[in-house]
Amino acid sequence: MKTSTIISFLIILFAFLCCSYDEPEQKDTIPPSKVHLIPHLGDVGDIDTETGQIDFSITDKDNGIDAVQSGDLDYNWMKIQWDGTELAQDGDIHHIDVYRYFYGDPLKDTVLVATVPYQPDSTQYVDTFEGVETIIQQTWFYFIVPYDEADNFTNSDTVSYRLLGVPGLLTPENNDECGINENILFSWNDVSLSTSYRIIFFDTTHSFITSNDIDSTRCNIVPLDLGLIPGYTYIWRIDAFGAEYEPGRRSGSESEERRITFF
Ligand SMILES: [Ca+2]
Ligand SMILES: [Ca+2]
Repeated sequence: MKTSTIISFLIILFAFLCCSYDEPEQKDTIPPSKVHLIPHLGDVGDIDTETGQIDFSITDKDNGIDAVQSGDLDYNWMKIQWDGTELAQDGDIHHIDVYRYFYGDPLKDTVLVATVPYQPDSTQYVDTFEGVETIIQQTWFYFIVPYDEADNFTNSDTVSYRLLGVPGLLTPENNDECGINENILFSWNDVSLSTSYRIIFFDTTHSFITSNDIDSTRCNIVPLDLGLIPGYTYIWRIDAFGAEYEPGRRSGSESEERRITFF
């Protein structure tokens, strides 16, 4: 064997041994679990059709994708929620990318809304529509992409909800005080494409107390008839709902909140 061949062989062998020796520990190739975003499950005050009773299990916090007040009277924000059980079990999630699109064309319209650090006990995100011009009368689709520490990722499934205009509250004014037997006019501005409204009363800790469905933009309420109690302050708001095409294509909005005290 020629000396040059032997030298070449030794160089290759040396390079091979070096590579083997320097090779990093086994790289993680296991992607994050697939996350399921929670569709719109219902609204505060929904009637359980089986029992005819109000379903207390639905609150603003556990109803899936939903319109939430933005503090602006012209539009709502959008809350999305997911089941975080499997991600927590993965144990190596680093961050989550949140994406949205509209018109149902994910290839054309998808926008990265935010990159949020992963926190096991945080399973929701509120989209404030930063920089978006037309927010209401638009169906918004969302999916999220969790990444692990080795940059593996898995797309979640997709949920959507259509935002209606915000009902502008007219009467009674904020912090009004009324008699428990008084016939009080609750009124608000019409929301285009809304098919019904719901007035919702909460206590001051924001626990649901009672609600009433209305198909116009005003209603007279005698607080005693709704089981409200004199000497107490309540928070009230108006939710607007659009036509229910199918569970995945629900629409709605919620007004600002006002307080009212009964004597
Ligand atoms: Ca992994
Ligand atoms: Ca809501």
